[in-house]
Amino acid sequence: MPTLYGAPVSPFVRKVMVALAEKGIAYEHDPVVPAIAPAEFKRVSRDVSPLGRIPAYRDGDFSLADSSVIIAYLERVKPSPALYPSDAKDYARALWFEEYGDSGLAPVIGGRIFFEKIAAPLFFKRPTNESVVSKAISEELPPLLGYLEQQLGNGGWLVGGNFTIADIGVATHFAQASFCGVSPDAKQYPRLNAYIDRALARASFADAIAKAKAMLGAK
Ligand SMILES: N[C@@H](CCC(=O)N[C@@H](CS)C(=O)NCC(=O)O)C(=O)O
Repeated sequence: MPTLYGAPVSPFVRKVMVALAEKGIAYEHDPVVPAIAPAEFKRVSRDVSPLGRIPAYRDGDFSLADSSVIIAYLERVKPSPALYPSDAKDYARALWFEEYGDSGLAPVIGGRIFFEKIAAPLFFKRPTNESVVSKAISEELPPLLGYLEQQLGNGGWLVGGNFTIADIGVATHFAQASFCGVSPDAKQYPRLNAYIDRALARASFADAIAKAKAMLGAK
């Protein structure tokens, strides 16, 4: 059975958990966190995760790292149900939304809001820097949310009518925001607000979120 390395509290590990669940691939889960358990992570070793990050994935004697790379591999290993659109333009747009999550939403939601509100006190034993959080919420987040609101229709998913890598890559960061009690205002961002509820209610997301909450509650 393959092994997924990395704690469910990571939005990038969550992307892979959701993809594995959507595809019905059974796996073992080693919820290691490199930053807080470096010795434990050495077990996983640099050949599995050369940059020392989570997620990493081992499938027999084959291993690889990075959520985008792992999910692209899973798509080839088990093509159905497809998580990438077949149409060329839809495919490119889905990859774009994944990138928007990874390099647009993640630094603000994960790197500032989640890091300051939860990771700093819990894992690094220092108080939250409230000014970083309030600047992220009041100045940095609104343009990111506005773009998504404008891209979404009423109902459905980001690209091509099906749940795809676009939705995994975007919604995972709103799960992270929800751990901090942050969500897009329903009046200001009605389509985005409903979309996030819809995405996070899927069994794949709900299960991954429950595992992250169990870890946060257990610390
Ligand atoms: N591009 C990578 C980003 C992975 C990443 O930044 N993971 C973080 C945790 S959320 C990490 O491992 N940071 C190093 C550490 O925790 O020591 C991916 O998509 O997998």
